[in-house]
Amino acid sequence: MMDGTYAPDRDYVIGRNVNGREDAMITLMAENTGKAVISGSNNASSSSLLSIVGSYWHVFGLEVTDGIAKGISVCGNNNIVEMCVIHNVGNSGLQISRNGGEYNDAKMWPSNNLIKNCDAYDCCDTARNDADGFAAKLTCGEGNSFYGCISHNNIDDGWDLYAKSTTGPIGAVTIENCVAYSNGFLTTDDPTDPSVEFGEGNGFKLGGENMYGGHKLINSVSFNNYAKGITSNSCPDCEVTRCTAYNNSLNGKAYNLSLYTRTSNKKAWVVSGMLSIADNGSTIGELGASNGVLYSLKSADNYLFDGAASYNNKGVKASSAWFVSTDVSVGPTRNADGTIDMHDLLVISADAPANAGATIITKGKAISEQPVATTVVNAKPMPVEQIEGSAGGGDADNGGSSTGMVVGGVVAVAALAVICVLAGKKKKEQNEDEKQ
Ligand SMILES: [Ca+2]
Ligand SMILES: [Ca+2]
Repeated sequence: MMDGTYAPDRDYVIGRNVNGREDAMITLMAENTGKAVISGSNNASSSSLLSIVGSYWHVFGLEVTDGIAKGISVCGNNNIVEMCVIHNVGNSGLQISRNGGEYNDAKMWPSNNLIKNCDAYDCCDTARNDADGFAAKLTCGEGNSFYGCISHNNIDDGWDLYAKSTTGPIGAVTIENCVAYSNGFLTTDDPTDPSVEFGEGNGFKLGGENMYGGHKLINSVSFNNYAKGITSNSCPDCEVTRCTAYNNSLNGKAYNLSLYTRTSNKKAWVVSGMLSIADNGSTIGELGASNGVLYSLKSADNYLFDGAASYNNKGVKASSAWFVSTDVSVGPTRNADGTIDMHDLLVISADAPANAGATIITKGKAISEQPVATTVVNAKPMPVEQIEGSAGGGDADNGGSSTGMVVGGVVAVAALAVICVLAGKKKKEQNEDEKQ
């Protein structure tokens, strides 16, 4: 997509029958990362400004904003959404769930999607209790993951992996190298103002309705959230590995780390390398009896907060001096290569032991590289309407740009241009859900 703002009057939908392949993903990318903006400002009936119902798409570098509902919905399989920024939408920023228009069959739930180096902020629904930054919830399948994402100042949760007993457990989700902060209020709210209508405000919410999930939270940081920093939210078997939680519970009633489930569930949480520190006077001790954290989780490399201080099982006391900076007014930003710059905030100092807390990765797989739009195998560059196939199947224009975009399975003309390369022969998937 060439630089500019695209504000159509309906949602963009990549249909279920528009698929790349594992060795030939379809790329939809901004000409310049962050300069192609999808805006819902002309869209009065949006459910999601961009829905990816197809599979093997790589969406890169888009900004999505100003919608009345969700920003991006991922409903297909094996997609990558990378370097996208979603903000100021009226429900969750990016959600992985089944396509709302299809019947509820767990076999159809989206699987194996990767959300990498994306940001979500200021997502807020009118009731101020539903819009999460990132959500993989309700009806999502196996193998979905988030890497290098930042979620902050969303009115509900930073991440939400809620499952409902009526629809059954969701697949295991992995969240790695991610940061959740200041959720439960918006960037325009003053959290010290008692008149603010706060949302739920958890950083990482890892379950729902006592359903097993096996979700993994790895090497991630949670701070300054209104409610809990990291919560099982009744999931009995989430795993929390090398994570840092600092000064959550702005509401004075919550924990940095909260693990609980119903009594009849087997408690199978796995926690290692947990560094939980609070010195804000409002975070409740997670070792208290009321929240269900098991004392057995205390170990040599888990530093848990007891309401006054944090210790491991050897009696070693953790301290905020273990962080290079605790100035939460300086939030993380994103480097040009897609990695996260913590500006020393909650970065583990040399004085700290090496066995606990997160160190945000900024090398190797943490880096994003803009896809190359010139690798074409067995096909010419194709505008999106030809990929959809509704343009009569003629030879694709080699110009590499078009004036159309897939909208609800048909082509709507809009004042936009799309750079889109289908590397390899297009493969259509017959799907009975597509039949009327
Ligand atoms: Ca909520
Ligand atoms: Ca939520």
